Amino acid sequence: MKVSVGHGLAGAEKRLEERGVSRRDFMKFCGTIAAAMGMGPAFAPKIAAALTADNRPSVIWLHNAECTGCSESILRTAAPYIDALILDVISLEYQETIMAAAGEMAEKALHDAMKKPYLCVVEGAIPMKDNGVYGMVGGHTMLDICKKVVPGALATIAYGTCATYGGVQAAKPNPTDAKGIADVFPKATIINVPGCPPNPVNLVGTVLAAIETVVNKKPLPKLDDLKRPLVFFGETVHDKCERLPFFEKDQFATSFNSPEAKKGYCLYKLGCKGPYTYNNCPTKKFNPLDKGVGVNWPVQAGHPCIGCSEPNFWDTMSPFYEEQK
Ligand code: FSX
Ligand code: SF4
Ligand code: F3S
Repeated sequence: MKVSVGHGLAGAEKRLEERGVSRRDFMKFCGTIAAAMGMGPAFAPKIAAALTADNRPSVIWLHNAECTGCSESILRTAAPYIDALILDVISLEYQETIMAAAGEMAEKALHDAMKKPYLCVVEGAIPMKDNGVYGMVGGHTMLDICKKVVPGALATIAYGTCATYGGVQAAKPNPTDAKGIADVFPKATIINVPGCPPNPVNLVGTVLAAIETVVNKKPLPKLDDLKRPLVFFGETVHDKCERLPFFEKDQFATSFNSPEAKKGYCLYKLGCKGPYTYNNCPTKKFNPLDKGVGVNWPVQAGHPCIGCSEPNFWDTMSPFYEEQK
């Protein structure tokens, strides 16, 4: 698949226009990313320039063992320009789920994409048991495909908790010995963007930061000890939760749909793992609309945080509807 044609900002704007995305929308989106990265609106044009620079690296997007919810979180977003941006502006050369090419053509697309500098985005865990035979794409193990692509990437962005830490595949008893990318490739440059699914804004911000290292020679974003960009994962869900004042007054909802839950009482006793979970859900929310902030997030909707951006959360944060012991 070759979706990136035309040059620079003007070329990108033309392609976006063809998809029904106006220049205004694109700039607004760049403003959203600027805000998510803790920068002011003045940075929006710089982001637009980096995303559309002629020397930006291309992106190869691989799929391993996962539910594809991470791609869905991008493709089904309420802001259609997010998928347009990913598909048309970022030079996405190869994406196993949505590319039109199949069979030998797909293999050629991957081979061609690797001839120039590229970033890699990986979704899903790598099944390691028995030389990786429990995860195959086109007759090749996921392990072999990743071995071919990840070591040569300028940087690899592991997108989703499966790619970062193994996710549901790696939950006990982990029958395929599924592992996150950084565990399989300890020497590669890996940035983890976890969440099940993750927030697409965190992905685009991270891809942008990686593009900027090439285009503007900026350093890669600062990461925590789990390789997550601090700008997105520097605080716990609890730190910024709108129910925090209730937590601090010991006001807890004790059943779903109770008057207390509706009044905004804290969901800790219903199993909320927000205090143990690093992510920006309360401030960025999901499905960004015009002002760049999403419409909702789990705790606002009345559901406890299940800790989906933490390693091994299926094992360590469950039972999900019980208070953490
Ligand atoms: Fe995992 Fe993503 Fe959860 Fe699903 O690619 S993080 S199961 S939303 O699809 O990997
Ligand atoms: Fe913290 Fe969860 Fe209560 Fe929010 S609902 S204050 S994240 S424990
Ligand atoms: Fe996941 Fe908790 Fe956010 S479950 S989506 S980290 S609120």
